[in-house]
Amino acid sequence: MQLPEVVAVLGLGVSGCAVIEALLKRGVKVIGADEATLDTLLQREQVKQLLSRGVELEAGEGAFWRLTKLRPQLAILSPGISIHREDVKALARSGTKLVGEVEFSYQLLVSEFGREKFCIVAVTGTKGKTTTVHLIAEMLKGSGLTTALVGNVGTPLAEFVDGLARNLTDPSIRVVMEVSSFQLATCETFRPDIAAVTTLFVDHLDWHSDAEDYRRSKAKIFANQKGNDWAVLNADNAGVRWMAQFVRSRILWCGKEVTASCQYCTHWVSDDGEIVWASLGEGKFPVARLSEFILRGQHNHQNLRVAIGAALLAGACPDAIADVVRNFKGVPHRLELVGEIKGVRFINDSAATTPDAAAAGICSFDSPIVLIAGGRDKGGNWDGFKKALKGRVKALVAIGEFADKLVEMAKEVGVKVVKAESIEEATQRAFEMSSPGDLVLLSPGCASFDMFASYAQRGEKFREAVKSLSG
Ligand code: UMA
Repeated sequence: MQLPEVVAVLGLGVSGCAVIEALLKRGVKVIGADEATLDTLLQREQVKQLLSRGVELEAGEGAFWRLTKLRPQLAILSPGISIHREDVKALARSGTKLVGEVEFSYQLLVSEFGREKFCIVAVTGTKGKTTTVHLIAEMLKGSGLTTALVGNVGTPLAEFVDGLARNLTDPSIRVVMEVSSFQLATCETFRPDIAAVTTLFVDHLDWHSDAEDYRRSKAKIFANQKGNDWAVLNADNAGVRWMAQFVRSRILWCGKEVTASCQYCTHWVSDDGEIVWASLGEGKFPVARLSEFILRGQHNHQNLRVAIGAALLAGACPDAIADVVRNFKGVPHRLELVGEIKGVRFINDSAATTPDAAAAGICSFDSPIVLIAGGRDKGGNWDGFKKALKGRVKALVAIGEFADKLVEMAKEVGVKVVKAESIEEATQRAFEMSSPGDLVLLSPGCASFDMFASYAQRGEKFREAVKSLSG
């Protein structure tokens, strides 16, 4: 890959830092740009380290406008930065080529290692993509295949590519990628062998110009696929059925009614309420028992069917798939079931660090909820969260720096509320306020740093607190 002498990297979060690492190793001079203040950025160890290795920095308000004066030939965009912003459009107008992190990393992968060494399984969807990629990765690993789990799920593609051994000998590495609409919007040549879509609703209108732009960005997952690639589509979602018009490859349909409605399709995954069946063109065969899958709800069954379809096409064996279905406990810290005591289920959604994520967590269940929320506020909009409380949350236990604000919110919408000083006390109080059939849900809507080292540690402490309730 021919890289210019100087490259700008917009955003110094997880993606931006991984891209800068890769560029520095390849002898490129880097200008980083981020709208956070210098003080905030210097609190990140990785940023400090990169600056000490010669990376120049434009920080704070107007950082991207200032880049237009420096006229770098190439700028690599972190996914959170919208291509519809005026300053980003101005950068492109001034002659800088803009590329997203996923597109850049994909091009690096192809040019340095060759595309044929990788089977890329990309999953997108408004909801369900994280659970689905975890399932697929487990199914492939369980089948003895070398598998990496990357993308929006946490490890940037840039970090994976940069970490690959120069003398890569593995003939085919399965790269399971969660791809967001932000990442797809800036893709040009990215081509997954298998492109799976869980659901399509409308989301992220603060980034995309409108709903059409969002939907079309999602459909870009198919844009470079060839006739013998695969699309794995959830037939039970109207938005995904709409997306089928953009598919250029073969389709494997997943859905409850797929066998009846899709008489010409040879590849499908469906179930009869008990057994999940699959067909890969030579008659149907049983894959797993639905009743053994711990995650409940139609949406989780849809994710499971898509995961099975994609995993089978990527080479997973049915026995390994059945094992994963039996043993999968959910994605750690994301709506993860961590215990059940006297008919009350305890759900760990500690990764929900924004009000919108907490609202989504609350809305994923039909049972009455006793919610544990709070921590360090990141300055988001709490309107959706307040709306989600109504009618779903029977009581709220507020923790951390944001507890007083949450008490006010709960009172505004008529939800019973108490405060707790620790996660242990919060878990105890929540259990006391619940009845059989209820859920105790930790979905904080806030960062964890006022009380814990990370959201993962908060989730682990919650898990331990639940254990000690039962013990
Ligand atoms: N920044 C700006 N201006 C902006 C936006 C961001 O200066 O308008 C700066 C921030 O100050 C910060 C940096 O950019 O320093 C953050 O960059 P980023 O928002 O692109 O986030 P990363 O840390 O690089 O993480 C991204 C994904 N984040 C987003 O898409 C918002 C992570 O997904 C992903 O795990 C990671 O890359 C690795 O691929 C998170 C996410 O919330 C989990 N994704 C959305 C979702 O799932 O709904 C799409």
